[in-house]
Amino acid sequence: MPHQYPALTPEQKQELADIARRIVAPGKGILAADESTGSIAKRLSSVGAENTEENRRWYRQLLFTADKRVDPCIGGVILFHETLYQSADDGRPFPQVIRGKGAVVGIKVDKGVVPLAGTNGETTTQGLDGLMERCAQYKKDGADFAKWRCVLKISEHTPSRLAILENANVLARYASICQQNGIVPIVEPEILPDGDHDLKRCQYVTEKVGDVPRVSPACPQGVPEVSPTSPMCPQVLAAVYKALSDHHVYLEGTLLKPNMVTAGHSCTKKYSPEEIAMATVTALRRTVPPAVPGITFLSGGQSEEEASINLNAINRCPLAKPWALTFSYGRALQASALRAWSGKKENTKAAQEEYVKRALANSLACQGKYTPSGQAGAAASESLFVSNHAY
Ligand code: 5MM
Repeated sequence: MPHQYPALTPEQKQELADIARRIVAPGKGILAADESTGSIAKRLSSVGAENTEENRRWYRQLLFTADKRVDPCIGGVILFHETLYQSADDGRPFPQVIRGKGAVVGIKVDKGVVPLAGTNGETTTQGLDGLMERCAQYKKDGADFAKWRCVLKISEHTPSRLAILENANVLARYASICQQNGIVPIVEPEILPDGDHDLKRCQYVTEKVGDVPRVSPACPQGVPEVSPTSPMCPQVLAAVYKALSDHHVYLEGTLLKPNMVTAGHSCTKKYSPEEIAMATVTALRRTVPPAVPGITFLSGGQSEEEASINLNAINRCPLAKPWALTFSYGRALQASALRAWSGKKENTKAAQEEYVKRALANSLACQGKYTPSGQAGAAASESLFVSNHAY
């Protein structure tokens, strides 16, 4: 039964659902090219390029104008504010270039990660002030979806109950504001891969716990335990979907951008793509409603090849999967292209070839049809892990 105070009209819902479905149409995923000025500075300096506005424009142009082989692979492109208002050499604004290739234009609307006082180095994400007005303007300027990234960390005592609940709530407020402005929110609660935890621990933190006992065996008097390993502590995706429900977010008009369930970067035990796929799909099946049209994974420091192979394994996982399972990669789509470009205009074609390779690989992977060819690019098997990727 519809709730008493509907937030969206049937027409608004239809528009949101249509946008979301176009982004994750079969064979398509997202190019995350929304590095903030500080993040792109690190990427550019890693290949010896200066962080000037023209270099940023040139590099993004190179990605957005790659030849038509990428068109069936890319359903959406996420931009940073500056990029939304830049143009290609031929004078066409970037949103027009992107739409011309059949992709939906997205915009990063969060204003970055900030410390959450009273926690052990945990964070929340800011940017709600003025978000209504910014979304209205971005919609007029051609953006049909948005992204907001929250960051959670796994350690012995984190993520804390406070961090899980705060980040879930801020994601839900953001999602609700986007939808009121005709913008599909991508909800990104990233659990960082830092740490030596195993696959099971990452799955536990990611998913919800089935039965929540009223009394913990460790606390027979009924004193609630709220350590992160306690069944009384909400887990990340469970908390996110509770908050989205509380805020009346229309799930058909949203996309989820989670981490894959992997062991921590310093875990000594190595897991196969099939094990990662099983843990990931199991966690998602326990938490993400089938009304959500698509799950667009972040690459989280995996190498380009790992990110494609794991996405392929996820799509081949022998469990029912009611959502599109695809990519929204930043580093894992761009690393070889960035390396090939290295800040030199004469390398543009070579860089575009590298980007096309990754787009084609991930397009196959999101359909469970990827077989590594051994023809991968310069950075394809290099780890793209950045410690504490919170910025
Ligand atoms: C492309 O990077 C995005 C913006 O990062 P900052 O706000 O930190 O500058 C980032 O949110 C990205 O979309 C996600 O981290 C996924 O990217 P990866 O590289 O993990 O696929």
